[in-house]
Amino acid sequence: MATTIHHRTCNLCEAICGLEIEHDGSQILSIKGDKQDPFSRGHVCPKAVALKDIHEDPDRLRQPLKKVDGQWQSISWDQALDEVAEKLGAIQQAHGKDSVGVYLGNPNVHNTGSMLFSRHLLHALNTRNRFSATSVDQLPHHLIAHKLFGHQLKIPVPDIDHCDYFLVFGANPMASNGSIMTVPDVRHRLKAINQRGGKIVVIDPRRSETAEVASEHLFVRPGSDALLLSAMIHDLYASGKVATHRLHDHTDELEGLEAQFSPFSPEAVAEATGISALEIRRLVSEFTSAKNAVAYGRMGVSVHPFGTLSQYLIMLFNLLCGRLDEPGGLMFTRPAIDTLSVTGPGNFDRSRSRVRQLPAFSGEYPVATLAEEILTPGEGQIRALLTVAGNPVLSTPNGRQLDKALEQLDFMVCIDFYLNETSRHADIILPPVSPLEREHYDVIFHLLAVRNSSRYADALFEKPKDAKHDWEIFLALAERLSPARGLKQKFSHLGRRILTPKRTLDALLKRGPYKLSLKKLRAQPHGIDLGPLQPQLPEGLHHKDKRIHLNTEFFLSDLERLKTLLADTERHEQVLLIGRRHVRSNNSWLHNSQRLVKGKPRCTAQIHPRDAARMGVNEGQNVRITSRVGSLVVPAEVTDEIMPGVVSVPHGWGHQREGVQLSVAKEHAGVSVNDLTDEQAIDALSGNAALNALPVQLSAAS
Ligand SMILES: Nc1nc2c(c(=O)[nH]1)N[C@H]1C(S)=C(S)[C@@H](COP(=O)(O)OP(=O)(O)OC[C@H]3O[C@@H](n4cnc5c(=O)[nH]c(N)nc54)[C@H](O)[C@@H]3O)O[C@H]1N2
Ligand SMILES: Nc1nc2c(c(=O)[nH]1)N[C@H]1C(S)=C(S)[C@@H](COP(=O)(O)OP(=O)(O)OC[C@H]3O[C@@H](n4cnc5c(=O)[nH]c(N)nc54)[C@H](O)[C@@H]3O)O[C@H]1N2
Ligand code: SF4
Ligand SMILES: [Mo]
Repeated sequence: MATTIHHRTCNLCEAICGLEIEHDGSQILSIKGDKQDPFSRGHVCPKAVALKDIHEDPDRLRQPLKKVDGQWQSISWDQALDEVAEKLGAIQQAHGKDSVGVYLGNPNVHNTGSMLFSRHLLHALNTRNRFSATSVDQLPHHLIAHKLFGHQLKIPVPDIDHCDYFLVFGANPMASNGSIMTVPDVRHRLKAINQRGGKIVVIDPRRSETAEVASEHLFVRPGSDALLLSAMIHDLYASGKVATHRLHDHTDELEGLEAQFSPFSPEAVAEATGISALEIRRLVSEFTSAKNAVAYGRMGVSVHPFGTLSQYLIMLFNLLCGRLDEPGGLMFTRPAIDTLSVTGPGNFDRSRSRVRQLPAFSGEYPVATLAEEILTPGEGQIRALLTVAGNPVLSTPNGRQLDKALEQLDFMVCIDFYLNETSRHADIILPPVSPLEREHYDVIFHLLAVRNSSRYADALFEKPKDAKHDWEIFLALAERLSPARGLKQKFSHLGRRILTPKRTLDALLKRGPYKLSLKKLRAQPHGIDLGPLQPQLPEGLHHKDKRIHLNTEFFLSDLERLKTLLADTERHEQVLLIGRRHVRSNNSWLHNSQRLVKGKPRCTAQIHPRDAARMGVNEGQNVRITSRVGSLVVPAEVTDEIMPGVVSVPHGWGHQREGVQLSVAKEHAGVSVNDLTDEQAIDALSGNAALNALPVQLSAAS
């Protein structure tokens, strides 16, 4: 039997590993790392083979479904698209544009066609009630990039291949494979830091997989990072180590900064953070004396009560140490597609959500308020919802509230290929093709990569005759919803040809800084290396005056709230809930792959032996975790990996719900930690959800 090798990029996470897929035209025989990919160098994680599992999964939907009297029926694409457009149109006609809500989930960002075409559907719907996974994730990064550098996507990444001191706050790239830092083969890249005599320091309430390979790990009380960072900046000034010579050329707002940090001496924050004054001073001294140091923070500090302030202080610390735009520091990328030139710079607080008055960022409200917007009557109430590649019932705070809210909708449509916890509420499900049936170019993750590179792959399998891409579904709905807009005209600058992602990509590549094209990329199926990250200040800044706008007043206004945290001695005693990721999971949607879920059930509550002893709980026995919004019973995993007074439960589990059609065995179904997380707990500056550092009660479950 003749077999062929297909080269492509894995679209499952941000690491964009090159893959080598052996197949016989219809069957996949093996999936391996592509050793000739200059960026990922043959690295893959166990999830890569899940691409085969997803493709072959009998549970994966291949035909539109309609719920009729509580039963699912297969219907034709024409009927499905007509009915969806008709319903959404009628509801908007009767109740206004904002009566239809939209939620865009994470896999959209890993889907080329969706990235390039979702705006057509959004334009056609023209609703202000837009939400996405951004506000349970990286919203603080966008807000900071928008304000400081002039564009929401102008996000610098750690130049980890050239740094010799890597200070990590609340990120676990050894499990996540990196985030807002596209870094395939992170294990070897971290190892290389150690090998060149450098140091990795991890600040985390859990001794994570990354802490295990680091030179040093410091436990920090969840939610207290902004205190720690403020003390570090305090000490930077106190010890005369501020090194802003280059920064002065690019910004002018440094006066008066020092005084704002005076309440946060290392001594003052030691108890609240769990890190001694001596250690805080040592961190600063090591960081400032290293040749190439960089500080980086991710989910553990983005999605917590001081998410934006923490990320801002990490940025400020790097800036004050002269580490922005320096090799081995925090660097900007130069991708082959200038994504920034085709996306808006972003905007903040142009409108407020109806019920809780939360600020919009770039036209999206924080998803923490989605359920109330459905449940609260009045003008502008959401009566119909469209979700695209999202599972907000499992991924957003107070999922049970949302579960109830979705039941009450007049109409719901999901563009998704699984019948899961969210799509079970739909009236119609529109399933797109499998990831292997589409071409792939990473429009976003090359932009966030620790090295400039470019790689394109055509679809591995031709899509079945009666199947549609996400982007085709978007266009079909957009045309039906607003035929007058004359969609094709919008692209006349591309030559009046029929819109496709390939044509758009080709045009964008040709316009990009390396003048590539699809033809050139096809000729190099392993991808092209475009070199290490290069300094680009001030030309690379997007503000017209080519300066960094520190916006200290806006960001540091949150120091007032931080003082309250410092004074809140009661909080020091509370048990705090944090999340966890495992290398064989991907948010909520890979648990149908038997080879990924097999083994010991992973949806456990990690607790410290001291807390276990206090409750009389042994390994494997159940604990009850209770928050303001809910209560869960979870098997305990007793381990000194976790700090005393902290409990860690992974998200994305909880598949045993009526109507879910997934083949996850009962013992692996787990529970959803977002039945505990609180929609009222948000980062005050951005409205991002505070999923980490949530106060809970912990007890033995009978
Ligand atoms: N295998 C796998 N890979 C993934 C995903 C997945 O689900 N599985 N998801 C992908 C997605 S969508 C994302 S956004 C990225 C996320 O990528 P990461 O941010 O690297 O991943 P997390 O595991 O969420 O890491 C957060 C860390 O913060 C710690 N933490 C929690 N609270 C605090 C706190 O208050 N302070 C500090 N300092 N630390 C804290 C946690 O213990 C954890 O180690 O991963 C991506 N990659
Ligand atoms: N407690 C807690 N909650 C969290 C997190 C945490 O750390 N802790 N992490 C948060 C983060 S970082 C994120 S990004 C969110 C993720 O939140 P979501 O994006 O809402 O959830 P996912 O689990 O990624 O669900 C993705 C859905 O898309 C579908 N899908 C996959 N590929 C495609 C495709 O190509 N097209 C279409 N149409 N559908 C597709 C899947 O079947 C699945 O239903 O979860 C957040 N929730
Ligand atoms: S690390 Fe991410 S991109 Fe690489 S193989 Fe695993 S899931 Fe795919
Ligand atoms: Mo994410």
